[in-house]
Amino acid sequence: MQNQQLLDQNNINFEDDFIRPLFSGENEYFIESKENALEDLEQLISSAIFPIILDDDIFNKEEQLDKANKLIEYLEEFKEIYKKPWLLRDTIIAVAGKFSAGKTTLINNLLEMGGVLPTNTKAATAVPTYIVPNLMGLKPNKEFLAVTFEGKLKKFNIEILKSLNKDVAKNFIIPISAIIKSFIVPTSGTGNFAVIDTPGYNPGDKHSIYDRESAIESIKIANIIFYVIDIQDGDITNDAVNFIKSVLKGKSDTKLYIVLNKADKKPPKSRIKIKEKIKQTLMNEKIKFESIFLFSSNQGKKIDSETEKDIENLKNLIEELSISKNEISKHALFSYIEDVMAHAMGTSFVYFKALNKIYDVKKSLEKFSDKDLEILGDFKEKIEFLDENLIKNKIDSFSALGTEAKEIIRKVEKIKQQLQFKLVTEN
Ligand SMILES: Nc1nc2c(ncn2[C@@H]2O[C@H](COP(=O)(O)OP(=O)(O)OP(=O)(O)O)[C@@H](O)[C@H]2O)c(=O)[nH]1
Ligand SMILES: [Mg+2]
Repeated sequence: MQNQQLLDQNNINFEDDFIRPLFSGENEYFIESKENALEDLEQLISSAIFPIILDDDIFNKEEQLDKANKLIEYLEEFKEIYKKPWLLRDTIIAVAGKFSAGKTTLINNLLEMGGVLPTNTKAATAVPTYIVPNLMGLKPNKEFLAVTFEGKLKKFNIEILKSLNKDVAKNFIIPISAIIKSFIVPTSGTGNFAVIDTPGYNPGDKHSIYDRESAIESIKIANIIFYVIDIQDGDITNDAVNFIKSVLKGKSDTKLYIVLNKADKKPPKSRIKIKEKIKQTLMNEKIKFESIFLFSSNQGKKIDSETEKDIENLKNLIEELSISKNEISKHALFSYIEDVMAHAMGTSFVYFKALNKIYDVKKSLEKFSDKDLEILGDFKEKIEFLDENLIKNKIDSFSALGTEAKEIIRKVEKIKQQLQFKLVTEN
């Protein structure tokens, strides 16, 4: 559909309804969160968590290095997400793929969004779009935010979003992606997850290098990737393989799903063949993936039972994520800290118990006369050789370490609560 037609049909004037309000002082939103929560977290990590990781009684040298590096990696990743706090969710799904693979149609369909996201036979999605169920402070399915390059959050009515496709601004000097960094779209669904719709890129096209880089950047923070392929391509291209490899580089926890889209465009037999071929290519390329789903947003009667099963499975996957969990994000950083502290507590407790036993044995020796103890021979000397104060000190220090690890978990819980944010508007 032509842009002007699209705008006319939706009764929207791009300049009056989007550009002017964007640069006016109206409808600006702000992120309100407890100040310093992130600094408190960093401070706790450096002053209390690192010393425990580097404690020779808890981890050996090799583990220390490994654990410390992993902690730094998780912290950096968390800080990256915290710049876009609406993504502070258990699960971030990024949907990636070439132009017109059907990414946006898939999201509209899977999240039952009533087609509010712009789709088109030509390049459609202009900027990374964050779809967030249950976002406090905005009316779901009625409003959305545009994030400007200055970091301003401007609210608009959802009706206008559909028209904001890639070349709606063609009549203007600059494209949307030059004024807008991203869109945030709240939905009425529940669930502690967010979906990122990325602008497709055109392999081999110099001009779409920016789109490719921007897609890679916005996908890196995801822990699940849906890579969408138009089944009419017949296989996964070299470019897609390279794209996936660069996204997954150094991210061993990220799960990859392949969506073989527009299944309705191929006969059943050839669908299965293409699916097999892609599976083989991925295996040859040593790309780890969870599964390949056949999908179609244009279902009708052409769909065979295999495709139907795949569609069902993909819908179930989303359904599972939608089971609402109201707590704040369990980002890997937090479970990692918990695991490390649990290990520290467990280890201290074992030492604590063992040292107490040794201490008891040593103490009980005092009850016997030297003659009685002769029976112990060398063993007696060895036990007596143990310094009582040293044992006592060790017992105290393990007891303190256990208490401290517990305290750290409590503090992290508290900071987690403070990391929660609210969207507020001045008017
Ligand atoms: N037949 C058929 N067409 C589809 C299907 N999914 C999407 N399409 C069509 O494919 C075209 C592109 O869909 P989009 O959802 O805009 O694709 P996209 O991957 O988001 O594209 P960009 O945002 O430009 O990267 C549109 O004309 C859709 O109607 C499908 O399952 N079957
Ligand atoms: Mg799109």
